[in-house]
Amino acid sequence: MPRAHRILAALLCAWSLHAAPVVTKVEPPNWWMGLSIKPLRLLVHGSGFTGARLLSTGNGTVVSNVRVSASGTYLFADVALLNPGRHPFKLVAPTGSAAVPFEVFPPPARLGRFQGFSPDDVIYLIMPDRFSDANLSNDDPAVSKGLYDRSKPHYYHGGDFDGITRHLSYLRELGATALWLNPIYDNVNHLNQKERADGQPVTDYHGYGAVDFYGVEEHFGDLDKFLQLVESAHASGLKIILDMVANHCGPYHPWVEDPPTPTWFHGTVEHHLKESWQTWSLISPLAAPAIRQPVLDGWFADILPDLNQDDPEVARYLIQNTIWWIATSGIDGVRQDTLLYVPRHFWREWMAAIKRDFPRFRVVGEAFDRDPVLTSFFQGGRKAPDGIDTGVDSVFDFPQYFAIRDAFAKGKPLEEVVRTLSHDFLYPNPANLVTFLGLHDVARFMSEKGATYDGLRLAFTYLLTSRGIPMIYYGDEIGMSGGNDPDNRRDFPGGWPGDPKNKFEPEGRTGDEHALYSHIRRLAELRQHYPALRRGAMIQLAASDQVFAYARIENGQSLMAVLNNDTKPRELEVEVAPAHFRDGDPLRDLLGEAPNVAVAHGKVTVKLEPRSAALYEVRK
Ligand SMILES: [Ca+2]
Ligand SMILES: [Ca+2]
Ligand SMILES: [Ca+2]
Repeated sequence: MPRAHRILAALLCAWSLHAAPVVTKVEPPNWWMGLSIKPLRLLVHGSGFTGARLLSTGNGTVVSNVRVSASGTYLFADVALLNPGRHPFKLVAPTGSAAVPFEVFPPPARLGRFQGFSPDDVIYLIMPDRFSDANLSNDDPAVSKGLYDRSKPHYYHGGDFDGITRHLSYLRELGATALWLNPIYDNVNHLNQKERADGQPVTDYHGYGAVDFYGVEEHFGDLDKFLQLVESAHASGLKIILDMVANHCGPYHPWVEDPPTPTWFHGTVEHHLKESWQTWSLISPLAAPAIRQPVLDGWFADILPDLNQDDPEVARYLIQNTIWWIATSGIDGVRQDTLLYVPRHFWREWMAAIKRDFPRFRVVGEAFDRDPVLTSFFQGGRKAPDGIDTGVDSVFDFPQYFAIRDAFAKGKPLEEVVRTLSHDFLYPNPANLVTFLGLHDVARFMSEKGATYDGLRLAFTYLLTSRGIPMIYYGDEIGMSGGNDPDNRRDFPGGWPGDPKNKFEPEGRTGDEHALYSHIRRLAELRQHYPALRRGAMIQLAASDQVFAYARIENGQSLMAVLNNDTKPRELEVEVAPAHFRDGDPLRDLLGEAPNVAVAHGKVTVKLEPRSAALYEVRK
């Protein structure tokens, strides 16, 4: 801090010691009867709290364990909840008093909420700023003027909750059953000068730089608009999975200048470790602590302040914040950012707290790594060698994502995809992995060298007929292209008034785009119709460099997929006894891409056109 700033800060501090208390924020602003966190930990932010007490008014709450930070700007208190209703507290300091608004709700309604997600679902990932703008009034809100410019990839483009709500029928028609939304926390209301692209400041349109974990980004709408979206989505048969970030906050969060506790962050702006990509050290029994520490404690991109989950107040804050979002909105799942950079014991506590109150709720965590030993280490369901079961239901199948890209986009051997499946034994529950061929952090499939519509079509055939919980990145269903971040986050064509083409409608799509969209819709229908495609055991039947046959079997239902990733026609002989097909069984291709065949001598011979697939069932 420069000298002038230090003097100013000291003066402000001296002044605040004598000024009446001012309350600027109460976290959480409300809570519910009947939830398991007892007592609730309240964090009040403001000024002039030195020597303050916190008093209940009325008979709704009981306060204990009040502590004020040395700066006099934070007050922690434990609150026991006795009755629903508006129960403001009175903060009484030697210099005066202030009201602290707080409300206690009855237990949260549960019908049709907190549903979780499973292999029965097809997830669709939306970056709220880039999907559709149905509310022009929030494009450039007064509170954060000048951050909107559709011609700039790092600026807000105007997409919002209303835009998502408007296209729920499109998403249902495609076959999606759950929406993952990138973070909707309030992000900073001015240009981000600390993070630059090509020397220019950026905006935090992507949502990953929270300045208020209890706030909603005003470019997307407000809390009521979000609750309307969740309700409409549920009414349309779509679940909501919300993105959360427990590892860091945004560089402009008020905590950065004035942390609630001395150990709130790992280090300070001036003195902190840089983030390290040496994530292998998390599982290496040989890694020295000095190698591992920057992975856990380093500041992401050297900019994002790293929260210290070993400070019990931080852990408590993050856990309550998650419970608050779930109970407030009725969402069904959470996608958690950067599992790798947070101590695993925190995930265990955090997951346990979620499941205590919302047993059906599900979480998928990001462990962005090609090594299945590392990704599987973070899936819950058994104690890892460190004695910790994270309890995290699902992780993204990044190892398979890389193989899918290599095979179906770049034309490398399909056998690589087959080989990644051999690592399934590492996971406590491979059926619960979220599988994908693209998302917001990587260049789009169609922008890979060698990518074609045929390859993308085949990749989707694989994705929607193989084990796991398939996820579609918005726009991939029409083959949108885009290079690395932020080019992979282009606006969905037709989502904005005046867009020259509306690709939400068949008339707006090219032949290739519509054929791909229709193919995915068909695959989603088949997946819905055949439980074996969702929950069935996956059995590898035959594989060579560019062809792969596998069965999905469940409760007497059996289907066999055969894929040809070669650029020339291929013929594959498959032993089908493991698929429960018998001699004489006539097999019909549900995709209409391959000739029907009959089983003879326990085998079928499948002929496939270049880069095509068949999905066989016994014709009845
Ligand atoms: Ca808008
Ligand atoms: Ca904002
Ligand atoms: Ca960390």
